[in-house]
Amino acid sequence: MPAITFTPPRAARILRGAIAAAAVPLLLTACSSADKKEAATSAAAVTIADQWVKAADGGMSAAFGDLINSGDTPRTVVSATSPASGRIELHEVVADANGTKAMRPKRGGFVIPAHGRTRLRPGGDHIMFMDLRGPLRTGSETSVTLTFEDGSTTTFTAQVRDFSGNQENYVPDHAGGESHAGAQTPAHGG
Ligand SMILES: [Cu+2]
Repeated sequence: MPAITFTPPRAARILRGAIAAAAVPLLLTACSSADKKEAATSAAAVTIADQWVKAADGGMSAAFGDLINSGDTPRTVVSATSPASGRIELHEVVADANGTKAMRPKRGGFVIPAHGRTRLRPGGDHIMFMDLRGPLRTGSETSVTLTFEDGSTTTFTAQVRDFSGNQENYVPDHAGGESHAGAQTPAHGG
């Protein structure tokens, strides 16, 4: 009787090896494309909606709107600029012991939660135009550039609207920082 020996087909073994080798790069590709769902910069993750600027003849004004974060991590607006104002601050509104509302620079800036929305409204957080270069007329437009914590920036255009409510007092952030003469800055933060 002839001896029967089983030899696995050589071609089949080579093919199995090739499939295993090919699977590895496919998996790596799948992982890296999944990671790219999160925006690379804060500017790419955050958009603004319903933005507008308060009409004013001069002096101060403010910009409002909704900051919307489509990403998986919180993002923060740390500063803003606009050709309409020589200086801009990020403000919040707080009530003092007497219940009088006052606005002041918001420490740390505006945080927009992951998949969340931060509303900038009269009487609440707002982008403060400290020193208008000229009048802001109803119906005109101005641009505002936001800088995020990662250094990325986004610029939006806002329409100027009439608004007469919420004339809060202004509380400077650094009381007595430069001028001590006649400081009547209301205490804040207790
Ligand atoms: Cu303000």
